[in-house]
Amino acid sequence: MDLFSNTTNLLPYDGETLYYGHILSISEANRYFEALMHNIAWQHDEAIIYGKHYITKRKVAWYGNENYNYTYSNTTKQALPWTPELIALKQLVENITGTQFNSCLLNLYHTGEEGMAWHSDDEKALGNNTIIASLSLGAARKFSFKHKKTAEKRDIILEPGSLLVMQGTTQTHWLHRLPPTKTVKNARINLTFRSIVY
Ligand SMILES: O=C(O)CCC(=O)C(=O)O
Repeated sequence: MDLFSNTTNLLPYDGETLYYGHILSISEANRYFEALMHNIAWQHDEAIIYGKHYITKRKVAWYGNENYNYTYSNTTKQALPWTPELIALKQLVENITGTQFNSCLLNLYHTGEEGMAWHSDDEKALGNNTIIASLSLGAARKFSFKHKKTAEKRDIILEPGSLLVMQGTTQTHWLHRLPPTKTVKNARINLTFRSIVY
């Protein structure tokens, strides 16, 4: 039986984004959250925007099959080898989506006041019509989409242990962001499984 056959597209046009809901139980999600908090090589993120160097409060980490480079916001990261928890989560996500991923970008938001600004994941290294599988752990947070031309918006709450999959032309036509909020006090970890194509 396909438990996830009822997922519907969150986007009205120009892309396909599927919310699978919980793919981990609450206790599994908590266990992975604690393990990743301790076993991941978290570092503050960096960005160079109009020549100015920014360091974020949010932390990030980059893992992969090989020591891939990933460049965004004018800075480059080199992938670390998978940890056992990341391999287990990658396999789970691959079984559900029927897609193989060769890398994962992790983000750690210590409280709701840390977020991520509007952007799309359209870097060359990901190729066209890339598929990105986003797994959430820790605090539930709102996640938003905005169409690049019409400015139409869609919001969704990403629950701990849930999976969101962005595919098709989503990155070409839609921006996404994690809006900051004062109402969330707890930490959230997000894992985005990706495929570097080169
Ligand atoms: O934390 C999230 O859910 C979003 C992360 C994100 O937008 C990204 O990695 O491109």
